[in-house]
Amino acid sequence: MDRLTNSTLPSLATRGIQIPAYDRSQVQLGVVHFGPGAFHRAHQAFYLDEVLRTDLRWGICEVALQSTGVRDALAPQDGLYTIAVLDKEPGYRVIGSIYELLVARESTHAVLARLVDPAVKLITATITEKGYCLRPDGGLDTNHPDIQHDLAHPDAPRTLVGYLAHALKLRRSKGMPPPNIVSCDNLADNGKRLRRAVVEFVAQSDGELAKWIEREVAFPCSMVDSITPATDDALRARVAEALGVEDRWPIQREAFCQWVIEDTLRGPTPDWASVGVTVTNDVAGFERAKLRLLNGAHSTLAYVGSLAGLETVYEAIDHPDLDRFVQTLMREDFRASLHETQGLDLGRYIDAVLERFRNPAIRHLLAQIAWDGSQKLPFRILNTMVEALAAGRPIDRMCVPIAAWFHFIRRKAAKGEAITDPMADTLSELGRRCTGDAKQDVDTFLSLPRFWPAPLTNNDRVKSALMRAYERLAAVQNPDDLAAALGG
Ligand code: CS2
Repeated sequence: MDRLTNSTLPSLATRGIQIPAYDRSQVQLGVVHFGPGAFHRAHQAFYLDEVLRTDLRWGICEVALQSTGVRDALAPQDGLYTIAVLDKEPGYRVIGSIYELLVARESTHAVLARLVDPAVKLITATITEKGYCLRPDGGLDTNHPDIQHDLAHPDAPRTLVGYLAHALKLRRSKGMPPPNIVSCDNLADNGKRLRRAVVEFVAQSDGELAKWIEREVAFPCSMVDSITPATDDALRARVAEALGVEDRWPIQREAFCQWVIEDTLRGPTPDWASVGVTVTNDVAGFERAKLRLLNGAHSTLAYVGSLAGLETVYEAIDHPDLDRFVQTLMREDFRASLHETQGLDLGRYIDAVLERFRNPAIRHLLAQIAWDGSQKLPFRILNTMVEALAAGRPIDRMCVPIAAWFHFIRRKAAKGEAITDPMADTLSELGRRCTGDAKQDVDTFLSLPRFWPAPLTNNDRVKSALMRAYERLAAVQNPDDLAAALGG
């Protein structure tokens, strides 16, 4: 079977597949993106594909920091790939916004050259929570080995923070305007955190540059949302059948797609409004609602559902007791922590999120969402618990997903199964130390370093709520056990 490339593209139009509606040979470089994973290719690359229809200045240089996988799959396809939109009727669209693909580990100089190319006006990132190398208090973790490496070798960085620091230094020395730098990861206040990390990094060696960055560089916060299950062979086969050519790395996502960017952008930008990207002053309201309601519910379904042997979000939300529990958590506990945001009706937002979880065309594995719990749970649930404690609101229900995560880790460790998490070794070690005794095991997990916000450690209310939840979940092995464990 032929491969998806510029030359096989015309054959797709005759099959009713949407293909880039612009002359790809005229596309110019305008964006550098770090982290060309599925999440990015489902969102930003899609929106920029829309932008290119009327403005060819916004082609993307994709930078993978380490992994060669996406470059190896997509470079032979001229950067083309398919998005399968899975809804009642599936739809296929070939995205043409990738201008080139680089692997930073192999091409440091080329990446730095792109970052200081005057045509590049926008830098975006989806490197997941762990890629930011932050301490639990939000500052840069200067003890992180990669940050230490970048501090010692500023012109041969390994991290996003290191690349941005060096590129901004070069831009400033050449008198060039800085680009807009947009974090698109699932972190609260993602832009502010990235700015703080870059400024703290730079301040170690160059206080003037740090001040210039604070003054001159826009790091808008942004919220990105579309459910994007990992690519599997079933998707590859489905796409090959629809296209009649082979795509080695297609992406699947739901029809819903949203990108909200804080209105602090400077200089030339794509015409965001024309492609459905929202630019607003109150991105924090959207970001928080999404992180706490959608992602918080996702992690709850993932850990509680996995204990009961459920496999997908759809199966988990279809379970009446889990559905009821998650709805109460969202409508009462999570919602109580959110403020009114213009253009966002929280009640309707919750309904819409639940509806999206119930999409039968999407097979979103709980195991995928369960990855990186040590990085996700603080943003998704622990911060909400801290606020609830301070405001005197209940925390008991929110302890259930956290205790489910303890059991998840314990069971994996007991079976000798790998845990996908940057803290995997420490977590497996903690899991192996667990005995099943709630008090002892909760204490063991409460000793996990660099995870707990300070107000949650040494707090008797937290500890006893975690112990109760841990005890109730201990016996959950299959879906029938959930009724008793979730109190319904
Ligand atoms: C999910 C997210 O894998 C996960 O942890 O909660 O990837 C979620 O699907 C997206 O944030 C939706 O936009």
